[in-house]
Amino acid sequence: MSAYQALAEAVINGDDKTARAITEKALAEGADPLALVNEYMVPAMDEVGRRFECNEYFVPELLLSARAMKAALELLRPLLVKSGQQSAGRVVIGTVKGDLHDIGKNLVAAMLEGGGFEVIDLGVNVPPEKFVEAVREKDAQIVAMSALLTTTMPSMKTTIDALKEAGLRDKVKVIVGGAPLTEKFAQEIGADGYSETAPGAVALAREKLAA
Ligand code: B12
Repeated sequence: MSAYQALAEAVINGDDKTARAITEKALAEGADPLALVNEYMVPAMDEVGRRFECNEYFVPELLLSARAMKAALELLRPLLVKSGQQSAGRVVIGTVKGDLHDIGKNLVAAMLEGGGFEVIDLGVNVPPEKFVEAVREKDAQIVAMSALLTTTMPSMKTTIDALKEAGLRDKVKVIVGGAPLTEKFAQEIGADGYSETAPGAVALAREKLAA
């Protein structure tokens, strides 16, 4: 599908109108929505990150690229989410306290919905007590946490500790993800599982509920 390389370029250039237009065209031509995300959009954000690291891009460029990514995702999200299935389980998801990155979290939420899960999205900058409250109120079986900053990763452990203190840790499976995380980190903080990708999150959630 190298036909849609222009979509990657539109995300890299922060051009939301073009990103949206190419996505519309691609869908009209029968492109696979997940392939558009995985083959063009995610690699494009990686390139944006690389440019940021070597001071070619600064925060305003990141924001424009994020806006372009969101514009395209708005069109793709309903297609990633199949409707009318019986709930595979209830998931509370959020980006942890201090962290405002939500593109990956939104993808994971959409994929989980597509996989038949009922998803309660708490948004970004979610403090531990908000996760706890949502698990209690919504009677969730899974807590999914996302972090993109090394400085906010510890909030995942704080949230797990808060679940323990509230007596809810044994009732939920905790899964974690985000670019700076590793399997090892997930184990160290006492999470039940880690996945590097959004489709992997669905397989992981299913596996944990079956266990
Ligand atoms: C876009 C972006 C932003 C945007 C975010 C917009 C938004 N609405 O999300 C804005 C401009 C706001 C931003 C701000 C900042 N950012 Co920023 N940002 C990025 C960038 C370029 C892309 C992130 C992204 O969306 N990737 C695409 C998605 C699809 O990938 P993902 O999030 O990793 O998600 C995938 C997996 O990780 C996984 N996953 C994600 N969550 C979960 C959860 C579960 C449960 C599971 C199983 C899986 C899973 O599935 C997803 C799909 O496959 C990254 C660079 C990078 N390459 O990561 C830097 C980056 C994360 N940012 C960085 C920094 C430093 C900042 C700022 C501090 C900059 C500043 N000086 O102000 C601020 C912090 C703001 C805050 N408090 O959060 C650094 C972090 C460095 C570090 N070591 O911590 C990075 C790595 C850039 C860099 N190379 O230096 N940023």
